[in-house]
Amino acid sequence: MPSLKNQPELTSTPEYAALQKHYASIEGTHLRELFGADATRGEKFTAEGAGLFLDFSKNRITSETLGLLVKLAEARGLRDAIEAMFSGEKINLTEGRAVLHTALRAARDSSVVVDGKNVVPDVHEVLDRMNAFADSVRSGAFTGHTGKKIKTLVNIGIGGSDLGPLMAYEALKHYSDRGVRVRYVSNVDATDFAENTWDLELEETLFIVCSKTFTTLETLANAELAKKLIVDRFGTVDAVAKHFVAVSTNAEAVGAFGIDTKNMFGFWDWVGGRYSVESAIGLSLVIAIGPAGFADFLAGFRAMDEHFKSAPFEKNLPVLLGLLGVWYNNFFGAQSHAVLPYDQYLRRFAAYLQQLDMESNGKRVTRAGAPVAYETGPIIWGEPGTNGQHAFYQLIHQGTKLIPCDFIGFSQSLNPLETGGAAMHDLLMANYFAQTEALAFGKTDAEVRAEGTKEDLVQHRVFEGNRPTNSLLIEKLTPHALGALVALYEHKVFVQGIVWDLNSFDQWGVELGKVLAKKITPELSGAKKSLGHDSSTNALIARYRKQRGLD
Ligand code: G6Q
Repeated sequence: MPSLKNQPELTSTPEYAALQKHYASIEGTHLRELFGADATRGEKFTAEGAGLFLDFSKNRITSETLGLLVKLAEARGLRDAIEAMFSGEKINLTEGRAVLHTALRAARDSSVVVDGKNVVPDVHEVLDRMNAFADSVRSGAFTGHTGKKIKTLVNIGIGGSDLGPLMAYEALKHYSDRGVRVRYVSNVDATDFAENTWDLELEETLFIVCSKTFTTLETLANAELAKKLIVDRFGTVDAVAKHFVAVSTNAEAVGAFGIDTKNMFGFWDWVGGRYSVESAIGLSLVIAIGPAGFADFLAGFRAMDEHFKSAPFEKNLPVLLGLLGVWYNNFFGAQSHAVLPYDQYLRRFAAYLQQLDMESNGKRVTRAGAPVAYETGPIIWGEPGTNGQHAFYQLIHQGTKLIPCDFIGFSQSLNPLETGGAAMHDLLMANYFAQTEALAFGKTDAEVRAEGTKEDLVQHRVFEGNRPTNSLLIEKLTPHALGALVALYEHKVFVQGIVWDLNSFDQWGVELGKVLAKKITPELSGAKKSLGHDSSTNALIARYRKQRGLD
């Protein structure tokens, strides 16, 4: 296999050249022709794994396209790269770390060795402690300082220490103990803290401070505010032990903050922030849905891991989604990718995927540090249907940009209400099916005219179609299904990172802004200082200070 450190330049490989040639021959073909030529297309281009069904027939591909894409994946050493990740090789080269979120869901009796040590027993030791703690909070055995049962959890964390648990809590709310609600505070904008805490009954509140490094400005600032609330309310720092737990890899900093490390749940440097929802970072979720629900969530991840490792690439869900993304990104020039869940519980799913995908593959140099000569990660965006239909779908249907979409839907509703004799869920899913049909096949000039449309409106009412979509259809939104879905996208991002020769596991791009903000903070208060920025930044800071009444 080509070494992960020494990949041949993507666009100069014969596999890429073959795809380029093939693209020229297929670019002008309409999905109407592809479906017209093969009545079995809707069954042929499908795959299933870990309880998820994928119909990818409404993509601008033929069997030849698929074969060429798979050849590209093979030539990039994807099979060995998967093995390298799962077995704990230090594939995060710029940080010298293994990438082992998959070990977080490994079965208790399995073995994953990092630096000569099997890490699975450690994973399960923390998991057991999380479960025991969750049970004690849920049962009321664990109480606040005054002996009251905990009824509100406030998760304080940002980025990977916020988006995963927040998305999953929202997604699995149906399965949660309604006697314990969870709030998430992340932003250093005090509004986030203020609006999430003004009505709290502090005697019944537990703060979970989630920070891998325990050095993150936003999280520490919010945690300090929370500590002050508790100490002021109960008049003693002793109350901190009953109202705070920490999730971190940095025991020293947790202790220094004033949280007893007995109340700390650990994880490891081989878990990236955006890949950490199944680690102790998911503590709020374990408490909300209970240990059995969380075990089911992890089992969903594990099932997708198995599928990813073993299914042939042509039937492998993460490989297919990854390669189809490459097809549109690098050959059709698509700039973005929409994720459209037809389920209100998944309303934060696109936001979660934004971090997972864009922080992983928003890179401009290869693993060896050479600038890339091709497009890398797309812009990920989306909203739940049907809301999006009444907002931005217009552009997807009739705009000038090609936007491949993933539609995610469930056959069974968790809230099977009826309205006027119709199942609400059928109304929802009719829209899911209708949209993918409309995007693929559109409405021709002739069809519009046949409806008797006035001549001057004909072109406005034509839908070109040929807009590609993936349809994920899942039986029911369960913890297992969500785990499988998240793992599907994790591995999709991995596949693309391998094809594009990126380190998907670092995030140096977030550093510069942090450093500059640290420099600017003292310039915003106190006596006037001479500012050494560019003329725009200097003038903005001067105006800010003036409007704050400082100068
Ligand atoms: C994720 C990133 C980033 C990280 C946050 C929070 O992959 O590394 O989003 O999760 O910056 O970091 P801490 O957990 O260390 O506070």
